[in-house]
Amino acid sequence: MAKGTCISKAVAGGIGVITVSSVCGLVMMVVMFQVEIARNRPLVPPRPTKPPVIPTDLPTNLRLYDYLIPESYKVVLQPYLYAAITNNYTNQSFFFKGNSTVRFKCMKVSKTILLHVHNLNLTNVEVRKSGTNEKLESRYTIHYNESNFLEIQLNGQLSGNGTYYDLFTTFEGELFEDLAGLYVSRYTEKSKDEEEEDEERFLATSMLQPTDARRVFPCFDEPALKAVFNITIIHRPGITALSNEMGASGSTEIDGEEWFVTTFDSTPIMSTYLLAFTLANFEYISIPSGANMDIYARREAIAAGHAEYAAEITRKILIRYENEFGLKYPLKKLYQIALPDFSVEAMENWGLISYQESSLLFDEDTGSTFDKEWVATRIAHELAHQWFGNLVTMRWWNELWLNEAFATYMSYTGVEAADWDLKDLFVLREIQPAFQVDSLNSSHPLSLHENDIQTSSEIIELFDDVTYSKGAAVLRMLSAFMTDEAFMKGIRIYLNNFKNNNTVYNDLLECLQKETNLDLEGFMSTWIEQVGYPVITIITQTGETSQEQFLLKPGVGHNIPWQVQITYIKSDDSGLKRDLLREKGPVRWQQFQLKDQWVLANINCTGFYRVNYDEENWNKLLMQLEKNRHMIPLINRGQLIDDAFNLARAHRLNVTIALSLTKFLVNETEYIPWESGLKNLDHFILMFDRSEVYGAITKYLRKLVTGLYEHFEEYTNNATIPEDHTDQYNQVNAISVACAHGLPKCIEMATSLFMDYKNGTNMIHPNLRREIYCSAIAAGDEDDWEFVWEEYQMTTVAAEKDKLRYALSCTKEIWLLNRYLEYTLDPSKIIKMDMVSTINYIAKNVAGQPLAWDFVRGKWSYITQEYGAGIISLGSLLDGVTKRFSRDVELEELKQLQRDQDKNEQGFAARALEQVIERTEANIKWVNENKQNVKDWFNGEL
Ligand SMILES: *[C@@H]1O[C@H](CO)[C@@H](O)[C@H](O)[C@H]1NC(C)=O
Ligand SMILES: *[C@@H]1O[C@H](CO)[C@@H](O)[C@H](O)[C@H]1NC(C)=O
Ligand SMILES: *[C@@H]1O[C@H](CO)[C@@H](O)[C@H](O)[C@H]1NC(C)=O
Ligand SMILES: *[C@@H]1O[C@H](CO)[C@@H](O)[C@H](O)[C@H]1NC(C)=O
Ligand SMILES: CC(=O)N[C@H]1CO[C@H](CO)[C@@H](O)[C@@H]1O
Ligand SMILES: [Zn+2]
Repeated sequence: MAKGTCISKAVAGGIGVITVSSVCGLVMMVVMFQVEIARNRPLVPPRPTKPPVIPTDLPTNLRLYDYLIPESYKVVLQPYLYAAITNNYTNQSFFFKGNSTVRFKCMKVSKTILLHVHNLNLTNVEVRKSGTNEKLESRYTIHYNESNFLEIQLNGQLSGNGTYYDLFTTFEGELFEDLAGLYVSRYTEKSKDEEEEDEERFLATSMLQPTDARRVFPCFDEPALKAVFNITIIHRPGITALSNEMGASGSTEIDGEEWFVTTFDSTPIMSTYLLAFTLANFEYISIPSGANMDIYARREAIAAGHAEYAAEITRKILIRYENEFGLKYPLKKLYQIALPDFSVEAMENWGLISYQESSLLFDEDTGSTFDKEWVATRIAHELAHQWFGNLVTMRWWNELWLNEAFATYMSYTGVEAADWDLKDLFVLREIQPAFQVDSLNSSHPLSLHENDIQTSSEIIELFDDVTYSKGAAVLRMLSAFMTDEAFMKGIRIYLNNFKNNNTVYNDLLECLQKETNLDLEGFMSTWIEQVGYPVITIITQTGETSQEQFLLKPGVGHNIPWQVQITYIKSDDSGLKRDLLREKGPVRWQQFQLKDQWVLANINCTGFYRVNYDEENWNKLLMQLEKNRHMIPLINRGQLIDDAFNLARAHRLNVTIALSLTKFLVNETEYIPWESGLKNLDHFILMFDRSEVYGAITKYLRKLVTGLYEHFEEYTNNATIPEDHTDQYNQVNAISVACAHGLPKCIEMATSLFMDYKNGTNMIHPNLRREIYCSAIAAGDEDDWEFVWEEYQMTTVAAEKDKLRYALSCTKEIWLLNRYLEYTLDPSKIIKMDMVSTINYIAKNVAGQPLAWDFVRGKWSYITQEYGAGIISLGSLLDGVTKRFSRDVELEELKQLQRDQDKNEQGFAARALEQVIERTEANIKWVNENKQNVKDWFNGEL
């Protein structure tokens, strides 16, 4: 799936200073092991072993028996839901009935059958030997703990030898509005006729990854237990039922009422978490020249043409993948559906991909370039999963990165087919976020051991920036190491050898190793099995080169070296060179012993490491940037800033060097350096915007951005945009920073455009709306706020709604912010999936910060109760509302919350709490040590 509610769209777009950089993965991470063991290395303390979770004869690792192997299921589901309430005798109901037969093979004599069930009422359980009618006497126990085991004890026993059995169950379940399992959600359908009232509509849909298939029917709910699924859905008239395969529908009568039965073709052999069921009265459009490739959405959205962009690019991306991977798309059909309320950006269900509306629909009239890129990258990610994940699946969740890193990495190739060149932006979108989370003590290696990941919440926590973005970055590094061509050849072998099967990371390595003589195992094991990443330090006086784990909070880093391919250039312009560093060092490398030249390492950031230098080399690079920045490659102009700021945060570099690296931006017009600079200055803003240092910071930023603002001013004033998409993003940066830091002509421009909008002509280019709405609301009054709130309620375009929802958080009026906070817990005002990001927007506003924190603290037990289930990330909520925390009293409040937490209320909010406490402690220390320096530096620049 895509990364979830945790990473909000705007954040991923990285739109400047107002947009706080996303480190929400930071608190979603598993705080399990400080240190991970690499193979055969004796240096590291042993991994802590977990206590067994359940007693006695059941498996202690929460895993099913490996000798009961499902072959196929027949599942009948009957939701008693109406899509619309159109007459006075139908009562809406929120439950479903169902039955299921699973045929499985038994490979070992056994008295027990173990599978999964969760939140279902079982009404019957029968076991038969396949092909016979003979019932085996049995009784069952449901384990109401985190194992979700359904244990069936037989009076007799199952014989081994591959004998087949049928397990039949009947069950009932409720349809909650909880965005997990099979759930219900509602939306409003605007009446076609102005006179008539808008109508409420209902739909049922599913989100089963990672462990919620067991909430729909009893099943062997592990990714390696692949089977064939024969699905039947019985539903009310006026509803279309969709599932992974093609369906055929006919009407029938049950208890005197009319029902429809939709029977779906057998799926290919697949994992349970990839099943999907949707019941709605949506419309669809077909993709030109793609048989059975429809896109479903609300009637209005289809009628308005919002699915057309997706229709245009889906087939192109798919064909690109078929050619790259050397394998055809494996199913007969591919539907994509846009859901009004969905907990993650998108989910790659095989043949029926689900999206949030803003991840699939695009409105040419109101959509920004970034919205469009967003849709293209989401589609490219989910389509890549149809091979990586769906056709070839990780054996267990501990190697989730085999799914997600590949989908993320390949999406950069996929979007090329839709005319998006995003390869350079990889450094902003993947590498920098991954660097953030992977520089914490609580990070985790890409590949964990199977037994380290057992419970559902442990699995959910793996959907973080390490798994997605570090994984993708390491693949990019590997591809550069062994050449792109050899890499793709190996990948084709991998997909072909393991199609319809499950893999571990070594399977991948073996396939890749066939294509190169380099020692991949030696190289990759240091990146895959170890937590963290190195900082390379180069001392140009002596040529001494060394590596060390990079941690924000220096401390117990591990001692194991990585194999680092160091690419570099020097100011003598002698071209790109590379050398492999295997040892911790320092080693004395002649090539880095320099007199007058500078050296720059990790060209284009192909390696997943940071670089530090002696101060002299930093100063030479600084001078080069100010004199002629084009000597430094574009990506490195951004990465130098990111490295320097983070080295300074980690107490490895004087903070004034980092700050001085932003000075060349005064002449810079490229997006990557600016975006890197703004993201990092953001941290300074958060640390100091409540202190006297802020005055100087804001003046400096105003000065810095004036040139950039003027560079785009002609476009901005004419309500147009430059051609190149990174220029467009930088135009947004310019406006965002200039307005936020009080450049008068920016505020005038924003206010005047907003007035036009209020007076009925929306002249604001979609790209600029988010920032202009926000600036105008910040400068405006209650009336403006009410206007935007009205617009928010009226518009049905999700991407436009997001912009308005964001703008509402920009007001400086405390009482409006408080009212807005109250709205966030009222799903009729702020839909559930938007709760976390809305509160986080408010917290980002310096005026909203204390309000949001008090609100979250005050409602904590209600929030955990109402929103704690499913995959909505309370961790990212805690992360968001405490980003600014850098004071002793705030630390104390966090600790108080931790003390107040009920012991039972474990789960990941508890871990998140630990993480933000760790971060707050680090911030307090950092601010104390650096405040004076920072203040002096900024004052010196005025
Ligand atoms: C599912 O359908 C396939 C044929 O399409 C059949 O072979 C299999 O037995 C069915 N499974 C069950 C449990 O009915
Ligand atoms: C499963 O439920 C459906 C619908 O209620 C019913 O028609 C079918 O007979 C049931 N299957 C079995 C094996 O009882
Ligand atoms: C398993 O198969 C072997 C040989 O096919 C046979 O000797 C043995 O009795 C079988 N055992 C059971 C439990 O069916
Ligand atoms: C399941 O059983 C519980 C307890 O008996 C009951 O409250 C609930 O309504 C049942 N759910 C369904 C869908 O039947
Ligand atoms: C539209 C409709 O179905 N109306 C019905 C409402 O209920 C009354 C009696 O309960 C029926 O007579 C109507 O036909
Ligand atoms: Zn994914």
